[in-house]
Amino acid sequence: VALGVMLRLLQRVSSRSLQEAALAERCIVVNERDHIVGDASKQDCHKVQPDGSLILHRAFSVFLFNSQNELLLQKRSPQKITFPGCVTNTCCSHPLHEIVDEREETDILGVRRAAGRRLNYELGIPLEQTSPEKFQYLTRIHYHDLGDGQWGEHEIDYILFLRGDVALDVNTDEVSEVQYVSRDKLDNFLKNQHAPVTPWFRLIARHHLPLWWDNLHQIHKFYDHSTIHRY
Ligand code: DMA
Ligand code: MN
Repeated sequence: VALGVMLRLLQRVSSRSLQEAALAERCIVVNERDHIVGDASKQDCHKVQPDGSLILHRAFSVFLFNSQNELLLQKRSPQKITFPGCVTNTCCSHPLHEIVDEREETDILGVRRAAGRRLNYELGIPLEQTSPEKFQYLTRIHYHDLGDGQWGEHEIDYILFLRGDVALDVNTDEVSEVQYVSRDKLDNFLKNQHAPVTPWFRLIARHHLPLWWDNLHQIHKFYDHSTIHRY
């Protein structure tokens, strides 16, 4: 028993240090029109400044639906530095400035590549099941949230839809639970949930998801790269 407890403790400590090491990643800093203006560490982009501001950076949110039209949700691991233990959409992260291919803006390729990389890392989905052309990119959402007051988000978030029955092998450093939820069960699922819901998933679920979910069969019609929705 003591050994089991020790091993779990060690795993938690090493998982937390992995998250701390990832704070050195470089995010792509953008202006309000989503033009690249530089780069900054993940730490600097997510740490709330004394005046309550946060550096605006580029991000993506993946919504993966299986062939039953159910959406895959995840609960963020307790070791995440931002929004630990929160329920959220399938996968979110950032295209990285140091990965030159993830800066590519033609056909939203950089963001698509970053999405494949993170679906593989967080959920173990094989890269061939998430090749760039498989994503339907929909639109961009600019939002700001102060999180726990110390770590928050300020992003232009690219929304990517993906449909298919994928293989999962969850990385528990990142994700503590996954679950498929159907369209008609989402509201109750979120209501009966003890865990908090991330602010970006909450606002997407309120303002956009119902219409998009009803139109999975013609989702390309909702492509809109000229609007940046602001909340
Ligand atoms: C950041 O996600 C992106 C959005 C849209 C909130 P994240 O905190 O899950 O990023 P990472 O997995 O890289 O820590
Ligand atoms: Mn971010």
